[in-house]
Order: sequence, then C-alpha cells, then structure tokens
Amino acid sequence: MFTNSIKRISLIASGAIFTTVIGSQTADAAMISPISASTSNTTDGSLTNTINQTGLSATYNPTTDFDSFVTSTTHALTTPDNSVGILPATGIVTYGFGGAFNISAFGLWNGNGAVANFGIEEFSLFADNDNNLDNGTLGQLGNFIATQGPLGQTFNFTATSASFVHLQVIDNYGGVGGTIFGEVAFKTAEVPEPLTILGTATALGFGALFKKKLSNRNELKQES
Ligand SMILES: [Ca+2]
Ligand SMILES: [Ca+2]
Repeated sequence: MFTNSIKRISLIASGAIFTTVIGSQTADAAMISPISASTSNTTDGSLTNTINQTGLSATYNPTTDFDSFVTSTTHALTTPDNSVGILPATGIVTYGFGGAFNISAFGLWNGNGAVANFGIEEFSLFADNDNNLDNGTLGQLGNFIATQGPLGQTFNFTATSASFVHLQVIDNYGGVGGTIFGEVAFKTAEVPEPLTILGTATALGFGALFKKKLSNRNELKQES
C-alpha cells in the first residue's frame, strides 16, 4: 500500500566509567522502546518496523534523552520496509514493554509518504496491565492530535506505570483505506534493570568505552 500508490542501543576496570553510566541512566528522560506490538487490523509493512528504529535519522538507547532525541530526529519516507500501514484506517495497536515502566510521554514519527494524508491525525493512548483493551484498562493517558511529516513529535501525559499501551487510531488525514506511521517510543523515569546497566557499561568498556484513493485491499496487497 506504500509503493507507487501511496506516494510513505572484565567488567570495566574503571569505576568512574561505570558511575558515569549509572548517572546518565537515572536521567528522568530516558527512552524505552516497546518489545512487542500487535493489532487486529490488517497490516502492510510491519508493526515491528515501528519499534526497531528503522528509518530514523539517528539511533537511541536507554540512556538517550527522550525530549531532545524525538524533537530532532526524522523518519525517512515511510515505506513497507521501515513503517507500517494498518487497514482499515482506524483501529488499535497494542505495545508491550515486557514489564511495568513508569512512562510519561509518547514519541511518534508519523506517516511521511510520497502521498500525503495517510498519517495519524487523532489518536488516544490507554495504559494497561495486559494486552487486552476489552477487559478494561488502567485509564486513558490522553487524546491527541498529531501532525504529518518526518519530524518526531512528543505527546506528554501524567506519569503512569504500565506494561502495555494501546494506541487507538481514531482518524487519519484523509487517506482512504489505511493509516501509516513510521516509529514510536516512550519516555520513562525508570532505571533499567541492573543487568542492562552492566551490559551497557561492559559494551562501553569494550568499545572504547495512500494519493490516489486506495480503492480496495486487493490493490493494497498487490502493491505491498
Ligand atoms: Ca521505523
Ligand atoms: Ca486490559
């Protein structure tokens, strides 16, 4: 659906280094990427493409400052190789963190295809302790309006502990048949697990330290 028709992170001997790493980990603007994504919509491209940093103009890790990263990083033209299209245009995408994290903002790189208007416009976020929206949630984090384009966008909400977040796509900018977005990330205040910190320190030590209106799904499939 993107193609021609949708013109779319020895243990180090130095304790000083280790301390430095811990110091940056405790910054209250660390980034967390979901480790899972699911939807009941049909997809073109892959939801994995929205959590694996494909298409981003820079890469991040858990110590990266969320605010400055999101607001200065762009996503390449959204294609099936680096993004996802969900069909129909509205629906729910559920992201999982592999455990509860205290999250306080959502980063989105929206649809940025060769054909405009397939990006997310209105959306809501819900916190949850499981991947099931139907059995209730921990509450709505907010209702937001995204803009289209390659630059990352930040949507803040009250800090909430959640293992899953449901992204409810309510509307897009008019593209018929589907909605496209390139990448997501979350802001967390949580200190990553000790193992993660150790791994990061060790690594540092070794390393130097839709245009035409899509008429139907067949067309979408054919062109995917
Ligand atoms: Ca991507
Ligand atoms: Ca639930």
